[in-house]
Amino acid sequence: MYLRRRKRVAYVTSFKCPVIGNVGGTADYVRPFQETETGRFFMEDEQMNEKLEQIKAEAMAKIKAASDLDALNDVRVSQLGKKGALTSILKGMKDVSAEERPKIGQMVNEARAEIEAALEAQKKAMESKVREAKMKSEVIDVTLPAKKLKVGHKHPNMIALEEMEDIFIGMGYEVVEGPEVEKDYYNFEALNIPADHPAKDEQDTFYVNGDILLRTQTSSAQVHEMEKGRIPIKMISPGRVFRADEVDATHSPSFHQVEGLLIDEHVTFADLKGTLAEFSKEMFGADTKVKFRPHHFPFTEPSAEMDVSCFKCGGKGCRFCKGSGWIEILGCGMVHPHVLEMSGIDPEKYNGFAFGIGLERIALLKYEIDDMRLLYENDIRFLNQF
Ligand code: 2NL
Repeated sequence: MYLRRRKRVAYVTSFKCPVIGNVGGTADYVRPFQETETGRFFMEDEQMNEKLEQIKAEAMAKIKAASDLDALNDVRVSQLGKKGALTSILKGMKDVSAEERPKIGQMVNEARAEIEAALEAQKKAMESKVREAKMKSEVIDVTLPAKKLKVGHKHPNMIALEEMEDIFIGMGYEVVEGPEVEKDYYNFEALNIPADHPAKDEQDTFYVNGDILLRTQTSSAQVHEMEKGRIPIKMISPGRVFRADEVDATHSPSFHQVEGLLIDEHVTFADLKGTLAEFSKEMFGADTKVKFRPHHFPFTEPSAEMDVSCFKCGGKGCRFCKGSGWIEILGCGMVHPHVLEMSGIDPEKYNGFAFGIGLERIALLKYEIDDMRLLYENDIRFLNQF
């Protein structure tokens, strides 16, 4: 607006010498000046100065009033942008005489610099305020207790199994697992249970087809080891086995077994008794006694069942051992020569013993659980007790 007014008086282009009086082509404009210590200042400079002060004051007020960074940016655009008051002064510079242009340019630049500095200072202040607020709102209390992770619990079967494994590993045995889906041959035939054997009725299992079934004992894993022909063999094979049984407090169609096998030269029944007596002491307590009763298994000869003295009453007789003082734990025997032969081991040179333990039975006894079904429900309130 200021420049337009100057334009209207149209003196500038012909203005040469700043003296009082008519100068240049127009007669209606007199350019007054003021003598100061630093030089001559024309009233135009004064007016320009005033105008710039006014622009600055307006800009400062707007900067102060800006409520946030966006508003502050709007102020920057409106004050220093293409449509801003300062820019329009600069645009009008072409109408200013060459002599005055540097001075006015400098004044405008100074004003611009002041506004820019104020904008920058305000921006910094706002940013630090925003940062402070953010930091306050995001404060983390490192002293708060951590969220508790819900961790599961080891199954009593697993606790008992690991204990048994540790005992046998301590005696030099290897832990070897085999497939749960097995050929009829490895599950029955190779263990001296031919097709017409009555034991096959007892152990009726789940068949995948006529030849493939879910194993009824982990002995099949041991037959695979015997076939490899690396003797001596000292192994236990834990794992899931299957029987076509109805569920009740003592039966399940799927349970777990730990079988043991030792094959070497000159193995005796005394070795079997000593090994299992030592295992029982470690598993059920140092005072545990063992008792062997003759039995029959197709795959061992002779065969026996082993009882341990009741670890509740020490053998006196209680509710736990049904008054007998003994608890039946496992089946065992000397490996049948025919079983060795079928797997390619010379029964004249080698012999051995084997045993089979029901894992659930051990877990039920050890933890005094009276219903096997509790072991399969996996209720965390039950499992957490062991
Ligand atoms: C039981 C009886 C037994 C075996 C398992 C076995 C394995 C091979 C050869 C000979 Cl490869 N025997 N195993 C021997 C005697 C008894 O288990 O009532 N288990 C729960």
